Amino acid sequence: MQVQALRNTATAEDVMEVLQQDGCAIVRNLVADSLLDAVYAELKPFIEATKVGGDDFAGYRTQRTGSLVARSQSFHQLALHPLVLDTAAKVLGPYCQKFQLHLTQAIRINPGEPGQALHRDQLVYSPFRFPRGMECELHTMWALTDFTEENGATRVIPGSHKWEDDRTPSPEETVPAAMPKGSVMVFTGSVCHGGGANNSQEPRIGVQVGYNLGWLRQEENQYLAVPPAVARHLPEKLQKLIGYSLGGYALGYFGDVQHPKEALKA
Ligand SMILES: O=C(O)CCC(=O)C(=O)O
Ligand SMILES: [Fe+2]
Repeated sequence: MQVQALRNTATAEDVMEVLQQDGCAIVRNLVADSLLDAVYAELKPFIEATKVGGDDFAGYRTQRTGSLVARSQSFHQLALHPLVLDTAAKVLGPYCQKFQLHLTQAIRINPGEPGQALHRDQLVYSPFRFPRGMECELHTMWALTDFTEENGATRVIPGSHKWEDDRTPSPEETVPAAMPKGSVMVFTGSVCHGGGANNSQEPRIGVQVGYNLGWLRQEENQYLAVPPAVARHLPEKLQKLIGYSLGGYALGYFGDVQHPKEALKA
């Protein structure tokens, strides 16, 4: 068993087909190294200033750096990648009027970090259990370095998005999402996975970008991460994606039933 890998000419239909089967798919070499080098250069000072995690799940040798929309202009191209947005529209579209940006996080797993506990990302909404087949989140993990089994490539259980919630995943059932820098793994909130152990001498760096149903709370508070004074300068598409838009009739208004885009006026 492997995570199925598609070429970078894949369409959203192709990605969707693999997601329906497996809950995860790799698209190899989707963006140029130069874009990821620019993202990394812009994020490097923030990553270096980020403390490692304070519990087993976050990882005592793992740095998680957020607010990527505000901190890296080049990152916008990842968040708005057309193949990802088209795939998110297919996965999340049936359950909401609009999907939105859920979280942005650079994850640097440093040497010596053990494997993360296996989990489904949609557990953030615990104790609520989403019905099997209904996806509430779609995630991407962009490889800023090569992802290898040795350096801590995300470990996934293809097909586990169909499992009942009470089935416990075990490490033996996982496969590493090995992929070259510039590739992306797309995975649903329902698929079991976890960060891999880094047994190499170099950090493994990925950027996770999640999208979720427009009527759910976002995991990363986008209005604090990207307040109006910052959001005002973003492309309109990104303003809407992070939440300066209505998720449905009157869903997300402020003040006297004003549209959130009014908050972006100088
Ligand atoms: O870093 C990774 O490969 C995965 C991390 C992860 O799954 C998480 O923190 O939820
Ligand atoms: Fe996760």
